Amino acid sequence: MTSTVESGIEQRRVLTTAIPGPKSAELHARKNAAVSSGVSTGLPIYVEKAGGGIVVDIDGNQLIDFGSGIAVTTVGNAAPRVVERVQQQVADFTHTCFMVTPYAEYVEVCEALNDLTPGDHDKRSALFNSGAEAVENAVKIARHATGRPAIIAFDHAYHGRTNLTMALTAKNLPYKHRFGPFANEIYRAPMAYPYRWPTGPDNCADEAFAALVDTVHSQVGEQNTAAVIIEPIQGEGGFIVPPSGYLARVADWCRDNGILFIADEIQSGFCRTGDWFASDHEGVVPDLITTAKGIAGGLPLAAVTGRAEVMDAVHAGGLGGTYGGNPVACAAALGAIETMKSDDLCGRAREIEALFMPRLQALSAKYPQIGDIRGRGAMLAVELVADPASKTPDAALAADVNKACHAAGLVTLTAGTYGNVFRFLPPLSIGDALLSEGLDIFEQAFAAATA
Ligand code: PLZ
Repeated sequence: MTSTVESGIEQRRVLTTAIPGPKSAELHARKNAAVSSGVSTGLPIYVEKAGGGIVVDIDGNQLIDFGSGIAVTTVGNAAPRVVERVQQQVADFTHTCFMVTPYAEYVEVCEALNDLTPGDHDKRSALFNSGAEAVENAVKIARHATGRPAIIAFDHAYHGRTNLTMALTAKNLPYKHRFGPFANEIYRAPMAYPYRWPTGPDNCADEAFAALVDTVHSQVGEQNTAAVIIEPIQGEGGFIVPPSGYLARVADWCRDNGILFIADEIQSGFCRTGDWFASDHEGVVPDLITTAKGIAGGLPLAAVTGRAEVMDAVHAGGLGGTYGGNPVACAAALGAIETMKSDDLCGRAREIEALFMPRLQALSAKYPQIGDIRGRGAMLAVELVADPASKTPDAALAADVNKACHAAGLVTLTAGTYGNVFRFLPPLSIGDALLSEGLDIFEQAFAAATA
């Protein structure tokens, strides 16, 4: 199946100028004079339109999108049902504040979340604006419901850039450097990272689990631990997929110890991995789940969904915010979810995996610099190393390939604690021809960078 594209943008890569072109370069000079240099851009083409699998810039270039604005436009940019719902909503009313005078769209998004997230137990949801805000609230709720202070996060984790979420995020540069001191009562355990597990991938699940249990027992105390928070597939950390069975073991152990299991599915959720949530692949039912990004087709919306008794433990008025669950963002989410269902975007993500994997495997047979291929659905990555024996991360190679892809009209992203992971996050609205062409460009960029 190839998704229908009604964006009106011809689904073709077109380069009319060098990348970036003169108009983008001019705007970028204005950006540098107007925008804090703390906010940087990976590929400074200035966007005019986007849809299907194409991003059009102000110089008239049409680039293939392998980034989806960091896993956000899963249903495609300006997806027809999102546009329609948003246009109607923005004309009806733009804001009342759900805490003042509520509206149906907020309730409908919560109903959809309670229905779609793993587990058929009684659930409740609350809506926020950004992924970081959802994570903050999941921590607030977990602490309130358990009466315990400590939160356990993992190596290579990414949970956001606010003070509490910086404390949960593992990587120093660029996220944490000189921004401390950070929130306390955050502890870190080793991530079950098969490719880099010291005693080899076969020992990874057992030893990582033992290390987690030991960290909590010896350094924190089970009775002091409110929650374990984990990305079922780590995003910014480099698309690290824990060994099968590991997450279920952690979730079971949490339950046995009165600790809440929080799945951060902000990057991996909403069809991205070929199922509604990455937890679904592992049969894991989190106590709390955080979502954002793909939920609303590009509008800012985030959520915490969880067991009714946990979510309802909080006193009335304890959760909220002026814009949380804004009606326009909720309308977008309803359009996005409708699209995911009716276009079977989970199936489309699995098709994308089937198209990518043989190509990446063939490339890895040719280039020893590809140390690992991993991910699920349309959340795939290759980890680049100097050589397979040392596994020394090769961030320079990832940066070179990334630059060459950009120059050839392919929007790509890197990731990883060591910056040496090249990740693929195409919108699920992209057609097969653009996927193949994008992979051709990636292969050529790889050949050139390693020549
Ligand atoms: N949790 C798992 O992936 C956001 C960050 C980009 P916000 N990831 C992209 C950047 O450099 O800021 C993310 C995530 C996971 C939380 C977040 C945070 O979501 O919407 O960016 O706050």
